[in-house]
Amino acid sequence: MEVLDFKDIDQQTLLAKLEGRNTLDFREYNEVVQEILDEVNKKGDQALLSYTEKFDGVKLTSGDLLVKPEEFERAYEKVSEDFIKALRVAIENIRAYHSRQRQNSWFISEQQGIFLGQKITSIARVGIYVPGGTAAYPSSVLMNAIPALVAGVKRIAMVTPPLKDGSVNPNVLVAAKELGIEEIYKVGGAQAIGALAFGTDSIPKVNKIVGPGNIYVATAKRLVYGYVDIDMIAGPSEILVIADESANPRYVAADLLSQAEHDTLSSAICITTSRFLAEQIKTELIRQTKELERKEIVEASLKQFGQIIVVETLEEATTLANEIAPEHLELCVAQPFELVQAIENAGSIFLGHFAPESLGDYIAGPNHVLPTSGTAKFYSPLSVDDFIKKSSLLYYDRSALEKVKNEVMILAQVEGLTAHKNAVKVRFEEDEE
Ligand code: HSO
Ligand code: ZN
Repeated sequence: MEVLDFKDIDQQTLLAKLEGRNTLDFREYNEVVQEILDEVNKKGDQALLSYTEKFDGVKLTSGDLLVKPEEFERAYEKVSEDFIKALRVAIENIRAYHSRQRQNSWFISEQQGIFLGQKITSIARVGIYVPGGTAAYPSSVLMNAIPALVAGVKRIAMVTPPLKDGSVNPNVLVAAKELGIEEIYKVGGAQAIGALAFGTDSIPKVNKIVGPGNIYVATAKRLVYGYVDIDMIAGPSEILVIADESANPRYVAADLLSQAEHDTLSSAICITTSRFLAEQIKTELIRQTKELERKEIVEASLKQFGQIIVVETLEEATTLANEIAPEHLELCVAQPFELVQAIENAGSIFLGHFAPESLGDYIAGPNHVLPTSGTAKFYSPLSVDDFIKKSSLLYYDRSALEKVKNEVMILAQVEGLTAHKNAVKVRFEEDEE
């Protein structure tokens, strides 16, 4: 990983490179994914079972799709006590944090005879996609499901591809069960998204689909958007660390590596005001990478998107950070609470030397489903807001309506909508008779 001096490099080229990170082209997948969706829409369960045989190599019947109570029991036997205890701590913290995001309905009456308000209702049915393979993270089960539960979603269905032996990852089953979620279907890929969007005999249709997945899953979510709502499309994980001379190079390197290990396309960037620290971080990265289980992934991602940039001032660092708009931003500086004031674009901000990103990935409480690829310029972390909707409320009594009746009628007339005009007019006609 190179150490670059910000003043010596072509800043436009650097920004273009960083901004172009992780931009996936969905178009080439549209056709094949649309075909899968159409099949599921037409043939329901039968299509799900044949895709599961084709893509996951597992032959199931309709009766096998829903995970059975004894499968949860077996999952509990396979996981450790410590894992369950850690999950419970995480659940408590995540629930407490998200409870603060709840919004209340409101009603005001500022003028005689008028009530206006907003009614909050949770989305009735939500589907959560849980990837298979090595990315079957129980922590992501918690992060996707807890805001929905806190919002009051009544029905949560999970879909996840079955393992080769037809079972489901026990860590995922236990995480779901700890939340009281038992409606889990053994189906993955674009076909699972189709099932949630259109419904089949075994899987009821939902109103919103959330959760990460591979390019086929992401493309399917984009294609069903409109039939159902979806969450944002997550790209590979990213971390940006701003570090001053007070930072510990060992900690900074460890944190950069913690996200580089997610994906070969992940990006890990450090911006520092200290050239000495930059060189130390570089040495640490090489030393620590050797010890990691996923060192091939780490090396590939650092090679492609890893960067250490030396700047003159922290102000330069925050300007650059706002431009990059990272998913995770660590402020490993002496005065993080001061520096955070200059940050405008970042999914999640970690302050100080003892708030490593993994803390936020698992335990602290804030959500780890965050905007990637620069979308923190306009998106927010997954939250309770994503699982509620609002209805407007209007009450006018007769005399309140009378006061504005002319304005309504004039505006309706200008728009040529005489039925609109009439709806007000008829309410006052008996007076004229
Ligand atoms: N850092 C990832 C989430 C995750 N990390 C799950 C570990 N497990 C995306 O924010
Ligand atoms: Zn992570």
